[in-house]
Amino acid sequence: MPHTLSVDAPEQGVRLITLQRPEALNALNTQLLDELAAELALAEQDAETRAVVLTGSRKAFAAGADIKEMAERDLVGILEDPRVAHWQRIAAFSKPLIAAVNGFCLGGGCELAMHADILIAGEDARFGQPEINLGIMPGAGGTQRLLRAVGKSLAMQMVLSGQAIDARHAQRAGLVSEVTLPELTIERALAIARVIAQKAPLAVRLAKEALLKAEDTDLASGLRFERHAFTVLAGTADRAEGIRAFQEKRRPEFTGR
Ligand code: DAK
Repeated sequence: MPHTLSVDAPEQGVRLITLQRPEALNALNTQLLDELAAELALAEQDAETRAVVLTGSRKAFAAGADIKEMAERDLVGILEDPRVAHWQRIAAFSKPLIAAVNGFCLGGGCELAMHADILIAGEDARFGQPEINLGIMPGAGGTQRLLRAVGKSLAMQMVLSGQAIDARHAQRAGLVSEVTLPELTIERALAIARVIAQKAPLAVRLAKEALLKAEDTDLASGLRFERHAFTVLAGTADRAEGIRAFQEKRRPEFTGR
């Protein structure tokens, strides 16, 4: 039973994970990261779960790593730090992950949101990497994923100045795909998850993998992976079902095979 988050199944095929450390604006301490990684592992193993929505509170998606915990630990042995392993487990999640972001989304919180495949933000969301104010720098992908998402100039500005940007700016820069009224952020993320949950699971999984390849490989390798994945899907029962359903003018019934 997790203590720092809640898990719901608001509709078929979709899990909603809500970060719940209101006393610390959902700061990511070791326990929260551990519980989040464990919940994602459960979602990964559960064939019924087709997409996950990750959210926080109206005031904060997450205000970063837990600074009070950081004050008690020295980071000299960063490779042995359990939090590093938790971040790696979160990054390995292979099903669609949608972040519904309201309020502060800072430091490790922004890095966590960037682990999502799709980011939906409320108008009041603020994205930033303020680690520089603490004399440190992003440590969970913030320099790498932010630059890929918003480009060099804005990433440099955010990381070196520590200043946050608002949701509309984040959307213009490409960090966020949609901006909603704050009270509708989760609803919109769930609606997108619901649509994805109805697609053929193998196609969704391989399409996600192929899209992520575009972030970290050269074009020729990415195209090679795409061709390979496309060929794999050609042999699936779901491809046959998708084409048959189109011809018979009905909704496909995908089975994940
Ligand atoms: N950690 C711990 N507690 C936090 C917190 C945080 N990051 N952010 C807020 N809180 C706590 C506050 O201390 C306060 O608790 P009390 O002191 O009242 O007990 C409570 O949440 C409410 O916060 P405020 O009173 O400050 O609320 P305000 O509305 O006035 O201000 C704020 C909201 C978000 C502007 C402010 O709280 C703030 O500046 N928070 C810190 C934001 C920040 O600097 N975040 C970056 C942290 S460094 C790593 C991977 C990743 C990282 C490190 C290592 N490895 C893989 C090893 C990431 C590092 C970071 O994220």
